[in-house]
Amino acid sequence: MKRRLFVLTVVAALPVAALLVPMAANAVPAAGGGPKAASTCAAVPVSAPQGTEVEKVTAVANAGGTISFPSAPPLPDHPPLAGVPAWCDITVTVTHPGAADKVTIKVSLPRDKEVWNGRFQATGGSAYLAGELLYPLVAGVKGGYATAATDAGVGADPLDPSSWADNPQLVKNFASRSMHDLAVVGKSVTKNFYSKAQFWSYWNGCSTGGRQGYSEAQNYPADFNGILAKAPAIDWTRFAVGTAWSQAVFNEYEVKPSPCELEAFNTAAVKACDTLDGVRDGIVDVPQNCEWDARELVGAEVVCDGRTITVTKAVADAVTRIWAGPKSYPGPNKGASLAFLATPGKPFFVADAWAKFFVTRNPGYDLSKINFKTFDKLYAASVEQYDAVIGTDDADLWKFAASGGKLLTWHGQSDQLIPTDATVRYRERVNKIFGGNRTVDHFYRLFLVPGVDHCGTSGPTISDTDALAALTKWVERGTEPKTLPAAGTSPTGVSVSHPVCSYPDVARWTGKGSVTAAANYRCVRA
Ligand SMILES: [Ca+2]
Repeated sequence: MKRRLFVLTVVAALPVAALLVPMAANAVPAAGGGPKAASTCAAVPVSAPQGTEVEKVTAVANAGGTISFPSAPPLPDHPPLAGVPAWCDITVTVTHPGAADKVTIKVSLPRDKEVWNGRFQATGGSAYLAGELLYPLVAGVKGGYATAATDAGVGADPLDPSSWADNPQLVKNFASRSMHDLAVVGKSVTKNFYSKAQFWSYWNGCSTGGRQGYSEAQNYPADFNGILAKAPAIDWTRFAVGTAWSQAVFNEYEVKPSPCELEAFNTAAVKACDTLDGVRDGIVDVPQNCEWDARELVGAEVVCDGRTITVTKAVADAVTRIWAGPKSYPGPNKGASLAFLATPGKPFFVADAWAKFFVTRNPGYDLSKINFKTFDKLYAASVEQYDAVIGTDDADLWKFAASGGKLLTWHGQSDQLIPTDATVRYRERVNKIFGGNRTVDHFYRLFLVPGVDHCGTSGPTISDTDALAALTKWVERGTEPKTLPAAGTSPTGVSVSHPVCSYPDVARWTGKGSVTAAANYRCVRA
């Protein structure tokens, strides 16, 4: 009993950590060699977009070496980074006249120009956080990047947006403006620090950071040469209510299944569909094609916390509805943990804060009490009030494509927080505008990663090193990424290594040779 409770506590703590994945940025090796005279670490002249005023610029020199990071809950702890070169932090405070805001933009730059890899990288945030101002910057510096992040003027609490939700200027910062400021200011600092006018610029973010990357492609298409936007929280106004769908389902079906009982449905679905892809590894490579019916579990006995539960038809029907999602937003894939978006009486924290502080502006609003009717009302209100502000669902990427930008996205097929099909749906809308995959693939590549959860905290994932290397080759040498390598441990403990194919293809084992050798896979249409 105690052990079980411990496990559930850890699982319950995961949604926060999962949304707050550090965006480590150490990837492409520096072009230069040995130590050279360090650049002077001092304030530099800074340009900002029209409507943004620079208030203050400060510089702090750092010696490098092994860098430790203080614990800053609820963000996950970061391990120390060794071998960090000496760097300079240039912090720029900006404001938007009339907004009475104070936005911090921090740029961390390797002091030695020869250590700098000639690239600027802006990093994104998580949940209601616009960016982390320490770890990702140092990780980027270690990789040779001039690396930047912003707090958007909304503070540093990823869980609680109540202090800024009712301020339209700060919402605008969080939604779109701060990323453009970050791009313009960050590139200006980089240019003046190294006295170099031309260099490559990249975005790197997951979850909220992924949405921020799409916001840049949609709203400021010339800001970045390459955008790495992982598990993106795009179509935000639907995401932030659609992820509360399970609460309405539980109330309508009058059921309160435990996380353990709900996971029994995933276990059964994965078991039934595992070998559709030819490899028994606890991963269904295309869960969208898994036709296992939740009603097959009706009458089955599940042991949870030492108690035997007989699965009822009402619970099975509820699970079917949760997987299906509401009318206009997808549900999570079969195999994605339901402990996060589907705990009876405990709404997903992003949706909870969104409903309370943004849509209803009623901190007492109880999202756990919704039914189908009130869900529809809340959903419509979210879209109506905020789609133009933070929707990030504009599929017309013509300007981004015309500017030569490259957008690379991967999304785990077992994402338990942002349904994978939300990204697929957006991609299909882009395809429709541009006439299909063949055209879109020249500027936008999507990779659906089998068995991987939100931002790749578990499962055989694609590393940032590999994703950034592929994006860099695409941007700087014109090599379109057709596959990306994924490696890690499957949910059943199997060591997995396989390529991931560019959407809509999937990697299929040829049936011969090792299942962990990329050469034994072919990209086929799912
Ligand atoms: Ca399999």
